[in-house]
Amino acid sequence: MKRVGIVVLLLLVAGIAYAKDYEVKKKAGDFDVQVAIDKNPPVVGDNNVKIEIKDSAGKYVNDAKVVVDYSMPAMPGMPAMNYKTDAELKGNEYKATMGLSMSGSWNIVVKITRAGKTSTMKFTVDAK
Ligand SMILES: [Cu+2]
Repeated sequence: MKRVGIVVLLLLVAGIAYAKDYEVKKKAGDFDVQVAIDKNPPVVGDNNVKIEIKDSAGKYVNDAKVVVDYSMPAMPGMPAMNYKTDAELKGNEYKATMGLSMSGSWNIVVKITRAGKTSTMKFTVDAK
């Protein structure tokens, strides 16, 4: 019985260790962008977002201005909602917090401006 308990405990620990961020990888212009959201699925409330940007040579881009736009189109009884937040560079990652005010589908646009040129990456999340 003891052994079974230890195995169950190990599985639980492994489950926590492998709990994955909500990840999206896409191209934005010449950049490879990886977005990780710490809630999976994203939730109503605060979601912490990490954004990694690499250039075509695979090097981290850490001199860009990064803005995260998140919006929900108008629906019956609800006007369109649009928010934006600046992502701040920490190490090689840009970090932002997205406060989603209701459940449902949100359009997310990551805008990356470098040397006067803006590239965008878009995806949607379904907030629970
Ligand atoms: Cu809505």
